[in-house]
Amino acid sequence: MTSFLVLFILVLLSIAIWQLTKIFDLTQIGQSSDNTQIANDNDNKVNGYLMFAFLVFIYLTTIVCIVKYGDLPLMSGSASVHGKDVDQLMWISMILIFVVQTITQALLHYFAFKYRGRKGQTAMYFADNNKLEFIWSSIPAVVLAVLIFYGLYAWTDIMFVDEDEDTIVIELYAKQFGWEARYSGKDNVLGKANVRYIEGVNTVGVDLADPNAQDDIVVNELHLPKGKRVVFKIRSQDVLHSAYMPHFRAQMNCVPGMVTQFSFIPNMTTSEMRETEDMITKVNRINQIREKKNTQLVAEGKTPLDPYTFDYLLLCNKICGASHYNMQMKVVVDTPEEFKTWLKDKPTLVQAVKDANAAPADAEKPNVTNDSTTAKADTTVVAQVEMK
Ligand SMILES: [Cu+2]
Repeated sequence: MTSFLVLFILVLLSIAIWQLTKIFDLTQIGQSSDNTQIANDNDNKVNGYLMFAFLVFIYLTTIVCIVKYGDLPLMSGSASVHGKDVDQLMWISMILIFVVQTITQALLHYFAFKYRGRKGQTAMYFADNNKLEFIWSSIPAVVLAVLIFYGLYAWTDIMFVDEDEDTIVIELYAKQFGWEARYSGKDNVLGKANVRYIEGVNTVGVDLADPNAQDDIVVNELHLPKGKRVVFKIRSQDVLHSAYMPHFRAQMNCVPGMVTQFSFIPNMTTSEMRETEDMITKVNRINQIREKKNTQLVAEGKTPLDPYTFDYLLLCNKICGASHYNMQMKVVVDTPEEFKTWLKDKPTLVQAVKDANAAPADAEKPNVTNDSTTAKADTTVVAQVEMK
């Protein structure tokens, strides 16, 4: 401890001495003729040209990126009806940002060069110029207003659900770290749910006594019928998550304690999307990379990677914990007929709970009750007995 204190004092002392020499240096400014601390005309000239060099650097980087990576299909065509509007909004914003930044960066660096410091040169000063201020305030105001109103219009359009429209209601249930989907069944109404009802196979906490819950079906793979509006009711069990389905241009927060909503109409089945030119290029590119990697893996005696096939995904887009990166669920868009067949033989949650309860011997069966207070009291008693 003493040696640490001595070391600490020594470090503090050396910092103090260093600072003192700096102060001494500053007091010497102006006293000698060859002082290198003050920028002279030559330094300003070098910095002026460096500003130009930086401008060339950022423009060249942009051009190289566009030429080299511009054809990479980062995200191919959207798979939902409203997706086109989102993409259009995105394109307009990106083009606008690109044009404005190209012009303003050029001006910024050019003026930094043109008005670099020179001996004897003083800056022109004027208090205000109404015309100039009007121009630089009104142009961004008008452009931003157009963008914002267009965005608001698109958003209201996307979020609007016609009450008379033929829809299918599906619940997305988020928890650390996975997803579950609950189909509302024939009545198209989801049964009530609450975390207090979570028990055994009833992992999403459905109130099994609710008449609307009798035909609810819980699954781990999301299937959607093409061409029909799907209304997602989104819940979270623990923390903030975000239901993100990039191919459908859909995202909505999952907030514990409330139900959020998003809806869209899928307009491309999984197999149709797999056959698009962009997707074929993308999949081929990924598989080429995997093949290269596989030769290396095989050489190291490890298991090679499987070839990649495209699937839609539901991802979590809020950093919600350690395994957030892996919080995903496969989404399959079927034709309406395929969808019907897929859903037909899925057991309802009520049935699944019954089956699970029938499995153990009757005597060991826990007292299933929907009254959470009694359930809690029961466990307390058990705990007290165990303590004795
Ligand atoms: Cu998450």
